[in-house]
Amino acid sequence: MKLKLFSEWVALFLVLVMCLSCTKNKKNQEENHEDNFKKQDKNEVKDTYFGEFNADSAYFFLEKQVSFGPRVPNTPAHNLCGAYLVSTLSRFADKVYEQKSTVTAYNGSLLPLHNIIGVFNPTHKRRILLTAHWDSRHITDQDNDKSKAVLGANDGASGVAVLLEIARLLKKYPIQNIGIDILLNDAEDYGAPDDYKPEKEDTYCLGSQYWAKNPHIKDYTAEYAIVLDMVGGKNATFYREQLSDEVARALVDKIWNKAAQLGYGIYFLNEKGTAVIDDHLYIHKIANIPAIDIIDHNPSRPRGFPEYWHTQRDDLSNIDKNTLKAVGTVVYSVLREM
Ligand code: AHN
Ligand code: ZN
Repeated sequence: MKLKLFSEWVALFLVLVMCLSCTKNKKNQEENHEDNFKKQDKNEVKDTYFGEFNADSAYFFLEKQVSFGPRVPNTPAHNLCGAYLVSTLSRFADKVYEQKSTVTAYNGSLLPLHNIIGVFNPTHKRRILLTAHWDSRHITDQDNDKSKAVLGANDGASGVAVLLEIARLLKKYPIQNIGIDILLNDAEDYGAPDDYKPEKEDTYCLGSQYWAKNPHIKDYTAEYAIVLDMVGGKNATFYREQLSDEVARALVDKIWNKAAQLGYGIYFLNEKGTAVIDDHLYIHKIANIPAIDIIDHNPSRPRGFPEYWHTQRDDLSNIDKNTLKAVGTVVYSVLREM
């Protein structure tokens, strides 16, 4: 074809331009489409997918704590584990507070107190406090040989392990609706043995008592507090602890119903349990926060607590990952649905 006229050149030029812009438009549409869907996918992930509680990860955190040996205040193992918990929680939380003080135990011993608090969504008004004790008991007073320290695989390390795994998930899948504070409290288990004279009250839970009187933030309060204590044992049973039911029945209902719904009813028995003296008592009494205790306790056992409780046998052989999975999944699900 021979183009002689200027107008013919112009016409060809226009056709070419139209074709080009056409293909370019098409491409833009495709690109936009991809981008839009990518954005939607991301939003979907952010809004509805919050990961899954990983019992292997929790078990790793548990084993690591136990590897230091008994975490009894005034020992190198206690110091080293405290440092490990600060650095681990710092990887996950928006901010970490450390409370250091000295408290006096029932026998006059001065204990260096080290509470560790990880904060998620610091500015959110609506808050939930999660807590577990990270120290282990200084004496095996439920053994014939009472002179050893408790390793505390279940009594100490298990609650902290579940909370660290929840912290890991909260970092990966940030929560929007609420703020969460994770308090790893110290010196919970330095209480007086049953036969100690003179009888003394409130000798357990020294770390949570201190925190309740001196919260990490002035005028701190929370909608609820959840205590995890001995949440990794074989054949664990969690009854509706009495004080929990009195001061935070709605939350107890929510947790025990969620457990049933998820198929964890064999652990979370929806029945009235006995009253247990634990951190929740002081968090409620002193800081006035409705607090519940998820604790392995069973009215049909001689002492209520697991048979290896406060003995040398509170070690890894009595831990069951399935229990960590049940408690972690239930608590994490309830938090995500708040
Ligand atoms: C008493 O033994 C009084 N209360 C149980 C608190 C506790 C100890 N939790 C774990 N170890
Ligand atoms: Zn204990």
